[in-house]
Amino acid sequence: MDTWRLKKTGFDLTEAARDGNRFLCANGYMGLRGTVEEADLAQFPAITLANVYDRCGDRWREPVNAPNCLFVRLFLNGRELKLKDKQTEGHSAEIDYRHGIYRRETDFGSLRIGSERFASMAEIHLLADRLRLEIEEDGELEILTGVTTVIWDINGPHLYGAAFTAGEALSCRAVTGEKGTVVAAAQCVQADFDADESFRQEDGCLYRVLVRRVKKGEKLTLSVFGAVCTSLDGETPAQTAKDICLSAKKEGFDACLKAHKDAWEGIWARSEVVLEGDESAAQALHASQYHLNCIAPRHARNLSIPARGLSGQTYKGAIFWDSEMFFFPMFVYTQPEIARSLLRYRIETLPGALAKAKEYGYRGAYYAWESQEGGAEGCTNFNVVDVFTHRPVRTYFRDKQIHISGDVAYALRSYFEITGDRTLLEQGGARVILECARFYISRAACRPDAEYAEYADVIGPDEYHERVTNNAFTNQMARHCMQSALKLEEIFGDDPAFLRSLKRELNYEKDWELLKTLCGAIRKPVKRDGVTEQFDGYFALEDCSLETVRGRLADPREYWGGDHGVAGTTQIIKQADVIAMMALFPELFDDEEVDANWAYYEPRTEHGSSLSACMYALTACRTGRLNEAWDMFMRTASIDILGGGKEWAGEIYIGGTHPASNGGAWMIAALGFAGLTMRNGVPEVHPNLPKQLKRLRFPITSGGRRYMVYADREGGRVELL
Ligand code: IFM
Repeated sequence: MDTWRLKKTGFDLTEAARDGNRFLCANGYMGLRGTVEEADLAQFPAITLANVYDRCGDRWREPVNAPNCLFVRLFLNGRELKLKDKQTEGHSAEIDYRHGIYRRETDFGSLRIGSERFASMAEIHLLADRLRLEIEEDGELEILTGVTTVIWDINGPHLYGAAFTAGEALSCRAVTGEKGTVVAAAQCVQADFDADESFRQEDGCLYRVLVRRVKKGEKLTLSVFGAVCTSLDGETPAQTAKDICLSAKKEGFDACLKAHKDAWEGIWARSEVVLEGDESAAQALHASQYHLNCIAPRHARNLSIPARGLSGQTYKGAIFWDSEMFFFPMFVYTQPEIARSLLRYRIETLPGALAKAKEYGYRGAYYAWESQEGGAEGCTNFNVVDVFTHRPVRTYFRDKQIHISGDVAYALRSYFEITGDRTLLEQGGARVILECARFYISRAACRPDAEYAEYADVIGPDEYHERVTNNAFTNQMARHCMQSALKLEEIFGDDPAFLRSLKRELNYEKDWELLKTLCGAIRKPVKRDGVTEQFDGYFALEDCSLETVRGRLADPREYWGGDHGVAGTTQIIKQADVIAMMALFPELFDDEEVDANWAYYEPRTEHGSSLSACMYALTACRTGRLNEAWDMFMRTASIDILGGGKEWAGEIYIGGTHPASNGGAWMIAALGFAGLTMRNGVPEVHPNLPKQLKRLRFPITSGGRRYMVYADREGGRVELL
């Protein structure tokens, strides 16, 4: 088995959306969905851009898809060559995880096509595709390629006023409706054959038309170079895109491919986990690391990663807590500059978080639940559409998922603890922690007859139970955030003037005193037989099985949460909640307690979110439930191979790749199976290898040093490189 590749034969239109995710090529700047060159809109082809958003009418804001500059349509003797739905033979597609290359081979009978393409890791604006055509029938071959603004959008259109120019490099320049951002795409070709070339403009598309008489047995090669630039990158995006295409053509496909592959080799040298003992697991881990690595914003110093990566427009292209809790760990240990970028995004979007807190009547920083450019809240009040009434359902994620600010603070503190680097805290991180802590001060409530402070009317990670009180996870996040604020005093012990002046600037003296008392006064969770109650009143909810609840669904797409959802009145939860807390704060709970909670909550968890299994796996590693940990690992790591995960929340499409699972797979392998921890800035390993695994080996970076971590059945070690 080649664990660096995923290959699939046949074509089925109902799988096209999933294949677009499975075979995604991306480079942090854009994502090119894994559809064939000639795909029509029914197959959801797209080039999704990072950090460019638009709103069309009163629909959701979402990331913008660029004009398609990589499509190729083939006609032989007047017949268009297209895949047949449900064809089982004569077509295959694959993704090469090692080098981020998509390949397809199709036998149309009269012509065979093989192609390989990539989103360049060396030149982030460049896309390149090389097609090899083998002619099986004499006649006239017509190739239509070019740039088109007829593209797939969920809530579009987003591109207006398309202006085209023809030439060796042709181009399209359009602007987004809301902000007038210029989005430009260019394209040029290089053929090893002569053809008559002409240009044709129609229906939002500029075609480059190549026509040639062909003979059976002839072999032709055509390379297509596409480039995308926007006015966020520079002043003349269309010209720059054309220049990039032309220079790629001059260098040639092979040279561009080599630069791209070299860049990927550099990424793997810093991050590859070598897993021995199970080839499917090794392949799934390669898939996971590929999918997370390919969407990292290597080109920017202050960008984060959307919850569905660059695989399309689902989840509004927004940044969730997934970034801090699931993407951040792999990056902080392997490529800390990317972890810094994720955190700088939060530091620089602090003004948006301050504004959101104010909007809700609080002080401090309340981060957007679904954060778009500049920290703008993308989460709407109606995030789900009911499958029965087709009406939007009022959801409270935006208003009540207050753990988000604590999640941001948690990652900022972890960054310092793992890397020993204080500069991010100095450059805005400490301010963020203080403002988040201030938010929790102002959000806490104390009933006149209670001895504790509490957080009422919140939503924890389990989104099926909305507007609950004293969610254990949320309370712990708030407490930890406040403790992190106080911890700054120790972190800046050698430079007290820094914190003093920051507190003065933020007018923080009174809040500092409040922190000291509030931190210890936040309501501790109720426990029954060692099991933590997820929120006040949870144990009193109907205690029935997952199957019972599933059996109550009247429609498979029905939303389980909200006022009328089947889960709301039961103990069935969407995803790890108490267990997530135990995974993130291992030092607070002993093994026995973790195990009791695992045994209670796992059967009651739907794992309806791709964020869930990873947290269960991490805690299972710790308590020796290694068979369960293995199952959860495989479930997490295979998600983008199987095309798994939920695809609908009511009537809303939520499919795409699953970066949180991708990051979760690394976390389980490195932090769970290998048992990697940091003790006083030094990495240690305490392996918990399931029986399926022989050994693991992976590089990490910490405190500016590079290490290789080894774990096998005999034990583990960390070697300085
Ligand atoms: O952040 C998650 C959330 O916890 C569950 N729903 C999907 C979001 C994006 O992955």
